[in-house]
Amino acid sequence: MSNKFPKDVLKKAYSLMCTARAMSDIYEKNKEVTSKYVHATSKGHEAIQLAVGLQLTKNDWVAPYYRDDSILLGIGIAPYELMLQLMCKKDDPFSGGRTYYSHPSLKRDGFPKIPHQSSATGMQGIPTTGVAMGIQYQENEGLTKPKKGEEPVVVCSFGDASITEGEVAEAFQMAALKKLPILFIDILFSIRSSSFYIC
Ligand SMILES: Cc1ncc(C[n+]2csc(CCOP(=O)(O)OP(=O)(O)O)c2C)c(N)n1
Ligand SMILES: [Mg+2]
Repeated sequence: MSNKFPKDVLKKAYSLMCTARAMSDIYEKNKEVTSKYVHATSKGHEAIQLAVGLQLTKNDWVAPYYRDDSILLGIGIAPYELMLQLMCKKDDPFSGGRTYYSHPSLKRDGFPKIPHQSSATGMQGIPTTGVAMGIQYQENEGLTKPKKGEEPVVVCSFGDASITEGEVAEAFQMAALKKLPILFIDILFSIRSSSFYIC
């Protein structure tokens, strides 16, 4: 893989970083409206999340958690669509307005697949490790034959506190033991120190 990124990719990443930050600021400025429901945002994590989101393809799976709205922008979800969930609207593409902001689940042509997950921190670890195990099984058994460079990968993102949970340790150990095609991302800031969190 080249370590030089084309300028248009860098420009897109920067533009989406600014979009994500502007959205956080808009939510904060309008807290009387947006604080009707819980939300946190990717403030401070935009770069790492866009580095991930922009590289995912329709072959992949991703489990962003509630602070990963920049990953969602990176895979191609529109700000308007994210705000539909923020405001609990029925056209929200993830859950028809039934779940909090940045609680995604998606099966849309051309996009990475997002398994449904709850608000319980760390719960995405075991199901996504299971997806990676399924991908490896299919490839080993010759049930799927992805082209070179198009092999699916699973991305699972956590906050730093959630990775202290036992079930997350179980997921990490199984992924390492079986060399599963999964990338875990651990975001190191607290919702309370670096980002915006309203109940
Ligand atoms: C199993 C579980 N315990 C407690 C909570 C309440 N809770 C919501 S966010 C949060 C903080 C999680 O911290 P971390 O994983 O570091 O993520 P951050 O929001 O800091 O990125 C907690 C304890 C929860 N949602 N699920
Ligand atoms: Mg944290």
